[in-house]
Amino acid sequence: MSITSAEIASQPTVWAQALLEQDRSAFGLAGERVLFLGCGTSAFVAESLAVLRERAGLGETDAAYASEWTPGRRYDRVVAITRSGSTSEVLAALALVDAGTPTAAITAVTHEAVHALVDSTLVLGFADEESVVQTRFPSALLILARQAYGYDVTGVSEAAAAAIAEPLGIEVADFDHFVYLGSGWTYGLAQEAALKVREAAQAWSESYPLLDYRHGPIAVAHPGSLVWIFGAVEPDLIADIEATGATVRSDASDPLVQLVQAQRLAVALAESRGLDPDKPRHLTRSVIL
Ligand code: F1P
Repeated sequence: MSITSAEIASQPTVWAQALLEQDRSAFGLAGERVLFLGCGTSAFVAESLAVLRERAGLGETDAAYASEWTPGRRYDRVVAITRSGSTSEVLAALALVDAGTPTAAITAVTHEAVHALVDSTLVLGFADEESVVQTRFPSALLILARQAYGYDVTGVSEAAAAAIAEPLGIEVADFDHFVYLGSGWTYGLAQEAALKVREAAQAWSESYPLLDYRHGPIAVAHPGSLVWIFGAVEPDLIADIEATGATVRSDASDPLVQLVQAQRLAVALAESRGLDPDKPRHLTRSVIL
């Protein structure tokens, strides 16, 4: 079994540990205006966190790619998400934060580089990963954030364990194009799922906000496309997509359980193409310039 597969399979256990984490300040205190920053996977987690937090009524929340962010709006807290704690763009962005603004980092390891730049670090050591391709660090962070923001996550770990125990049920060799659609906080998951396919399987994947898919991108849907929708949707949208010959996967299971399934798909696709999901091409565990 690949390291990536083993880490994917460990998620229900890791999530149970995550939910025991008591230090929630890195997710922002009620009423604060918060900015989450990250790169790649961590940028998508930042986007999901921002939607979850703002929709829970806990305060204005922005997310930004660390590589694109420049100081402008005033924040009560700036939080960097970085598994490694050493990503160059994240460190560069933190160095630009106004000196009076409280800062935090959420990492999987204690790394001096980020530690030196923030006031506090939440280290989710139990969710650290050997694989370059991130799976359980972002998902553990997301389930913890959902709980911290007052969402009910009862039974999600158990549902993921039950899903992992079953075959994936998708014949990956039937597809040459993978599209992921999400809405609200699941748009970040859709972006993450598409990134898994690119990283692990070097395959053509895309992601869009759910209803934006009909505004152009559907033009390249074809019988080799798998269109994966996070959440259950209107039958007429599904009919529009199926009319292109594409296959739609849409179900009502918890979005994090669906993310686990999407991670499994990326690994299965890599293996079907003779690739090692533990060794993504042109990628390193953390990007340091
Ligand atoms: C982020 C990152 C990911 C990428 C890969 C390597 O690093 O570059 O975006 O998908 O997994 O790590 P980090 O700042 O979260 O350590």
